[in-house]
Amino acid sequence: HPASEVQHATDLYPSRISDTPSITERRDPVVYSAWSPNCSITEEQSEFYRRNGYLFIESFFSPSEVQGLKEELKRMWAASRDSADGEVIREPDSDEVRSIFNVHRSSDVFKALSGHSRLKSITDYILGSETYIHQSRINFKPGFTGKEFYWHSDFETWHVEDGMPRMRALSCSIALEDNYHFNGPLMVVPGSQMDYVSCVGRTPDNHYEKSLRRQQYGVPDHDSLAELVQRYGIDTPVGKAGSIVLFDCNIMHGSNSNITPMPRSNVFIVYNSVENKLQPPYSGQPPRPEFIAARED
Ligand code: AKG
Repeated sequence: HPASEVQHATDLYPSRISDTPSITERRDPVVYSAWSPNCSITEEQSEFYRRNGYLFIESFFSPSEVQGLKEELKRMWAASRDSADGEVIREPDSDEVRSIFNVHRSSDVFKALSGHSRLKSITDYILGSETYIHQSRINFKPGFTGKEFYWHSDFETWHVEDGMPRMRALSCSIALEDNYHFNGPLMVVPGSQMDYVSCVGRTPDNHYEKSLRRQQYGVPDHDSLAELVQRYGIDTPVGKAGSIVLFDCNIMHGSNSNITPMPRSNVFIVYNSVENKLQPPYSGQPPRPEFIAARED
Protein backbone atom coordinates (compact mmCIF):
# COMPACT_ATOMS: atom_id res chain seq x y z
CA HIS A 1 0.00 0.00 0.00
CA PRO A 2 1.89 3.14 -1.18
CA ALA A 3 0.32 5.55 1.33
CA SER A 4 1.24 3.42 4.31
CA GLU A 5 4.77 2.88 2.96
CA VAL A 6 5.32 6.64 2.86
CA GLN A 7 4.06 6.86 6.39
CA HIS A 8 6.23 4.03 7.65
CA ALA A 9 9.30 5.95 6.54
CA THR A 10 8.51 8.54 9.21
CA ASP A 11 7.08 6.13 11.76
CA LEU A 12 8.99 6.36 15.05
CA TYR A 13 7.14 3.39 16.52
CA PRO A 14 6.54 0.75 13.86
CA SER A 15 4.56 -2.30 14.94
CA ARG A 16 2.69 -5.18 13.27
CA ILE A 17 5.02 -4.87 10.28
CA SER A 18 7.95 -7.19 11.02
CA ASP A 19 7.72 -10.95 11.49
CA THR A 20 9.81 -10.79 14.64
CA PRO A 21 8.98 -8.84 17.79
CA SER A 22 11.41 -6.28 19.16
CA ILE A 23 11.84 -3.94 22.12
CA THR A 24 13.07 -0.44 21.34
CA GLU A 25 13.60 2.70 23.39
CA ARG A 26 10.94 5.32 23.96
CA ARG A 27 11.70 8.49 21.98
CA ASP A 28 9.47 10.85 23.98
CA PRO A 29 9.45 12.35 27.48
CA VAL A 30 7.18 10.87 30.17
CA VAL A 31 6.58 14.10 32.10
CA TYR A 32 6.50 17.05 29.70
CA SER A 33 6.61 19.95 32.20
CA ALA A 34 9.21 21.12 34.67
CA TRP A 35 7.90 20.78 38.21
CA SER A 36 7.26 23.94 40.27
CA PRO A 37 5.70 24.45 43.71
CA ASN A 38 2.35 25.56 42.27
CA CYS A 39 1.86 22.23 40.42
CA SER A 40 -1.13 20.14 41.39
CA ILE A 41 1.04 17.17 42.35
CA THR A 42 4.10 17.11 44.56
CA GLU A 43 7.63 16.82 43.22
CA GLU A 44 7.81 13.28 44.67
CA GLN A 45 4.59 12.30 42.87
CA SER A 46 5.86 13.77 39.62
CA GLU A 47 9.15 11.92 39.95
CA PHE A 48 7.33 8.69 40.83
CA TYR A 49 5.26 9.01 37.66
CA ARG A 50 8.30 9.74 35.51
CA ARG A 51 10.17 6.72 36.84
CA ASN A 52 7.33 4.23 37.11
CA GLY A 53 4.92 5.41 34.43
CA TYR A 54 1.99 5.57 36.82
CA LEU A 55 0.72 7.36 39.90
CA PHE A 56 -1.83 6.13 42.44
CA ILE A 57 -3.80 8.74 44.43
CA GLU A 58 -6.03 7.50 47.26
CA SER A 59 -9.38 9.26 47.98
CA PHE A 60 -9.09 11.57 44.99
CA PHE A 61 -12.90 11.63 44.94
CA SER A 62 -14.96 11.92 48.12
CA PRO A 63 -17.46 9.23 49.18
CA SER A 64 -20.39 11.44 48.12
CA GLU A 65 -18.84 12.08 44.68
CA VAL A 66 -18.27 8.33 44.32
CA GLN A 67 -21.89 7.68 45.26
CA GLY A 68 -23.12 9.95 42.46
CA LEU A 69 -20.80 8.28 39.94
CA LYS A 70 -21.90 4.80 41.03
CA GLU A 71 -25.56 5.66 40.60
CA GLU A 72 -24.86 6.82 37.06
CA LEU A 73 -22.84 3.67 36.41
CA LYS A 74 -25.75 1.50 37.57
CA ARG A 75 -28.18 3.45 35.43
CA MET A 76 -25.97 3.00 32.36
CA TRP A 77 -25.43 -0.69 33.07
CA ALA A 78 -29.20 -1.26 33.23
CA ALA A 79 -29.83 0.83 30.11
CA SER A 80 -27.14 -0.97 28.11
CA ARG A 81 -28.16 -4.54 28.85
CA ASP A 82 -30.45 -4.88 25.85
CA SER A 83 -28.85 -2.16 23.77
CA ALA A 84 -27.63 -2.87 20.25
CA ASP A 85 -25.49 0.27 20.37
CA GLY A 86 -21.92 -0.20 19.09
CA GLU A 87 -20.58 1.64 22.13
CA VAL A 88 -21.66 -1.25 24.33
CA ILE A 89 -19.09 -4.08 24.25
CA ARG A 90 -20.02 -7.59 25.44
CA GLU A 91 -17.82 -10.23 27.09
CA PRO A 92 -16.03 -12.55 24.62
CA ASP A 93 -18.07 -15.63 25.51
CA SER A 94 -21.36 -14.19 26.72
CA ASP A 95 -23.75 -11.27 26.32
CA GLU A 96 -22.74 -9.62 29.58
CA VAL A 97 -21.69 -6.00 29.27
CA ARG A 98 -17.89 -5.69 29.42
CA SER A 99 -17.40 -2.00 28.55
CA ILE A 100 -19.35 1.06 27.57
CA PHE A 101 -17.39 3.56 25.46
CA ASN A 102 -17.79 7.28 24.95
CA VAL A 103 -19.35 7.96 28.36
CA HIS A 104 -17.85 11.46 28.47
CA ARG A 105 -20.24 12.31 25.65
CA SER A 106 -23.26 10.12 26.35
CA SER A 107 -23.59 10.88 30.08
CA ASP A 108 -23.75 14.34 31.66
CA VAL A 109 -22.31 12.94 34.88
CA PHE A 110 -19.24 11.48 33.16
CA LYS A 111 -18.90 14.54 30.98
CA ALA A 112 -18.58 16.65 34.13
CA LEU A 113 -16.15 14.11 35.56
CA SER A 114 -13.88 14.29 32.50
CA GLY A 115 -13.58 18.04 32.93
CA HIS A 116 -12.78 17.83 36.66
CA SER A 117 -10.45 20.78 37.21
CA ARG A 118 -7.84 19.20 39.50
CA LEU A 119 -7.65 16.12 37.33
CA LYS A 120 -7.24 18.28 34.26
CA SER A 121 -4.53 20.37 35.86
CA ILE A 122 -2.56 17.17 36.58
CA THR A 123 -2.97 15.82 33.04
CA ASP A 124 -2.06 19.18 31.50
CA TYR A 125 1.03 19.31 33.72
CA ILE A 126 2.21 15.80 32.83
CA LEU A 127 1.52 16.21 29.11
CA GLY A 128 2.83 19.77 29.01
CA SER A 129 -0.06 21.35 27.11
CA GLU A 130 -3.81 21.60 26.94
CA THR A 131 -5.39 18.17 26.66
CA TYR A 132 -8.56 16.69 25.19
CA ILE A 133 -10.39 13.41 25.68
CA HIS A 134 -9.19 10.77 23.25
CA GLN A 135 -11.41 8.00 24.63
CA SER A 136 -13.52 7.13 27.65
CA ARG A 137 -15.03 3.92 28.85
CA ILE A 138 -16.49 2.10 31.80
CA ASN A 139 -15.04 -1.35 32.34
CA PHE A 140 -17.37 -3.54 34.38
CA LYS A 141 -15.81 -6.49 36.05
CA PRO A 142 -18.65 -8.11 37.94
CA GLY A 143 -18.05 -10.60 40.74
CA PHE A 144 -17.64 -14.26 39.67
CA THR A 145 -17.80 -13.61 35.90
CA GLY A 146 -15.68 -10.52 35.06
CA LYS A 147 -13.10 -11.40 32.42
CA GLU A 148 -9.46 -10.39 32.07
CA PHE A 149 -7.77 -7.75 29.92
CA TYR A 150 -4.61 -9.32 28.51
CA TRP A 151 -1.24 -7.47 28.68
CA HIS A 152 -0.88 -4.58 26.26
CA SER A 153 0.46 -1.09 25.70
CA ASP A 154 -2.41 1.23 24.81
CA PHE A 155 -0.08 3.35 22.72
CA GLU A 156 0.78 0.46 20.41
CA THR A 157 -2.87 0.18 19.40
CA TRP A 158 -3.55 3.93 19.37
CA HIS A 159 -0.51 4.43 17.15
CA VAL A 160 -1.13 1.61 14.67
CA GLU A 161 -4.93 1.71 14.56
CA ASP A 162 -5.68 5.35 15.40
CA GLY A 163 -2.63 7.27 14.11
CA MET A 164 -1.54 8.73 17.44
CA PRO A 165 1.95 10.01 16.55
CA ARG A 166 3.82 10.32 19.86
CA MET A 167 3.69 9.04 23.43
CA ARG A 168 1.95 12.08 24.85
CA ALA A 169 -1.26 10.69 26.30
CA LEU A 170 -2.30 9.12 29.58
CA SER A 171 -5.22 7.28 31.13
CA CYS A 172 -6.93 7.98 34.39
CA SER A 173 -8.65 4.97 35.93
CA ILE A 174 -11.17 5.90 38.60
CA ALA A 175 -12.16 3.12 40.99
CA LEU A 176 -15.90 3.03 41.60
CA GLU A 177 -15.67 -0.09 43.76
CA ASP A 178 -13.00 -0.97 46.28
CA ASN A 179 -10.09 -2.53 44.39
CA TYR A 180 -8.25 -5.38 46.10
CA HIS A 181 -5.30 -7.45 44.98
CA PHE A 182 -7.71 -10.31 44.35
CA ASN A 183 -10.68 -8.86 42.39
CA GLY A 184 -8.92 -8.32 39.09
CA PRO A 185 -7.30 -4.92 39.63
CA LEU A 186 -5.09 -3.17 37.13
CA MET A 187 -1.56 -4.61 37.01
CA VAL A 188 1.23 -2.43 35.64
CA VAL A 189 4.88 -3.11 34.83
CA PRO A 190 6.54 -0.06 36.41
CA GLY A 191 9.24 1.38 34.16
CA SER A 192 7.97 -0.39 31.02
CA GLN A 193 6.76 2.95 29.63
CA MET A 194 10.39 3.42 28.52
CA ASP A 195 10.31 0.36 26.22
CA TYR A 196 8.28 0.00 23.07
CA VAL A 197 7.31 -3.56 22.27
CA SER A 198 6.77 -3.95 18.58
CA CYS A 199 4.19 -6.68 17.93
CA VAL A 200 3.88 -9.29 15.21
CA GLY A 201 0.94 -9.85 12.84
CA ARG A 202 -0.90 -7.54 10.48
CA THR A 203 -4.08 -5.86 11.66
CA PRO A 204 -7.23 -7.36 10.09
CA ASP A 205 -9.87 -4.97 8.72
CA ASN A 206 -12.43 -3.83 11.30
CA HIS A 207 -10.25 -5.33 14.00
CA TYR A 208 -11.96 -3.33 16.75
CA GLU A 209 -15.19 -5.31 16.37
CA LYS A 210 -13.37 -8.27 17.93
CA SER A 211 -10.47 -6.68 19.78
CA LEU A 212 -12.61 -4.79 22.28
CA ARG A 213 -13.99 -8.13 23.44
CA ARG A 214 -10.70 -10.02 23.24
CA GLN A 215 -7.55 -8.69 21.66
CA GLN A 216 -5.61 -10.89 19.22
CA TYR A 217 -3.39 -8.43 17.34
CA GLY A 218 -1.18 -5.84 19.01
CA VAL A 219 -0.59 -8.47 21.67
CA PRO A 220 3.00 -8.57 22.96
CA ASP A 221 4.84 -11.90 22.63
CA HIS A 222 5.69 -14.01 25.67
CA ASP A 223 9.46 -13.46 25.51
CA SER A 224 9.11 -9.65 25.47
CA LEU A 225 6.62 -9.74 28.34
CA ALA A 226 8.81 -12.08 30.36
CA GLU A 227 11.78 -9.80 29.80
CA LEU A 228 9.91 -6.68 30.90
CA VAL A 229 8.54 -8.35 34.02
CA GLN A 230 11.95 -9.75 34.88
CA ARG A 231 13.44 -6.29 34.50
CA TYR A 232 10.77 -4.30 36.34
CA GLY A 233 8.35 -6.56 38.24
CA ILE A 234 4.59 -6.00 38.53
CA ASP A 235 2.69 -3.46 40.68
CA THR A 236 -1.01 -3.59 41.56
CA PRO A 237 -1.95 -0.11 42.76
CA VAL A 238 -5.18 -0.75 44.69
CA GLY A 239 -7.35 1.24 47.04
CA LYS A 240 -10.85 2.27 48.00
CA ALA A 241 -13.51 3.48 45.60
CA GLY A 242 -12.64 7.07 44.75
CA SER A 243 -8.95 6.37 44.30
CA ILE A 244 -7.36 6.96 40.90
CA VAL A 245 -4.47 5.56 38.90
CA LEU A 246 -2.92 7.79 36.26
CA PHE A 247 -0.84 5.78 33.80
CA ASP A 248 1.27 6.51 30.76
CA CYS A 249 -0.04 5.47 27.34
CA ASN A 250 2.89 3.10 26.78
CA ILE A 251 3.06 1.31 30.14
CA MET A 252 2.56 -2.44 29.87
CA HIS A 253 -0.60 -3.31 31.77
CA GLY A 254 -3.45 -5.78 32.04
CA SER A 255 -5.74 -7.37 34.60
CA ASN A 256 -6.90 -10.80 35.69
CA SER A 257 -10.44 -12.11 35.69
CA ASN A 258 -12.56 -11.67 38.79
CA ILE A 259 -13.82 -14.87 40.38
CA THR A 260 -14.38 -13.20 43.77
CA PRO A 261 -17.87 -12.02 44.81
CA MET A 262 -16.60 -8.41 44.90
CA PRO A 263 -17.33 -6.45 41.71
CA ARG A 264 -14.67 -4.16 40.26
CA SER A 265 -15.93 -1.34 38.04
CA ASN A 266 -13.67 1.46 36.86
CA VAL A 267 -14.10 4.47 34.62
CA PHE A 268 -11.20 5.17 32.25
CA ILE A 269 -10.67 8.58 30.74
CA VAL A 270 -7.86 9.03 28.24
CA TYR A 271 -6.31 12.47 27.84
CA ASN A 272 -4.19 13.33 24.82
CA SER A 273 -2.11 16.46 24.22
CA VAL A 274 -3.64 18.88 21.71
CA GLU A 275 -0.18 18.82 20.14
CA ASN A 276 -0.47 15.10 19.49
CA LYS A 277 -3.64 14.95 17.43
CA LEU A 278 -4.52 11.83 15.50
CA GLN A 279 -3.17 11.29 11.98
CA PRO A 280 -4.25 8.63 9.51
CA PRO A 281 -3.63 5.21 11.14
CA TYR A 282 -0.06 3.94 10.70
CA SER A 283 -1.50 0.61 9.56
CA GLY A 284 -2.73 2.34 6.39
CA GLN A 285 -6.26 1.22 7.26
CA PRO A 286 -9.33 3.45 7.70
CA PRO A 287 -9.70 5.20 11.08
CA ARG A 288 -11.67 3.47 13.82
CA PRO A 289 -15.01 5.01 14.84
CA GLU A 290 -15.23 8.27 16.74
CA PHE A 291 -16.47 6.55 19.92
CA ILE A 292 -13.12 4.73 20.25
CA ALA A 293 -10.77 7.45 19.02
CA ALA A 294 -11.96 11.05 19.01
CA ARG A 295 -11.01 13.15 16.02
CA GLU A 296 -13.86 15.64 15.93
CA ASP A 297 -13.26 17.75 19.01
C1 AKG B 1 -8.03 -1.16 28.91
O1 AKG B 1 -9.25 -0.88 28.91
O2 AKG B 1 -7.25 -0.88 27.99
C2 AKG B 1 -7.48 -1.84 30.05
O3 AKG B 1 -6.34 -2.15 30.07
C3 AKG B 1 -8.40 -2.11 31.14
C4 AKG B 1 -7.87 -2.95 32.20
C5 AKG B 1 -8.89 -3.17 33.26
O4 AKG B 1 -10.04 -2.67 33.19
O5 AKG B 1 -8.55 -3.86 34.21
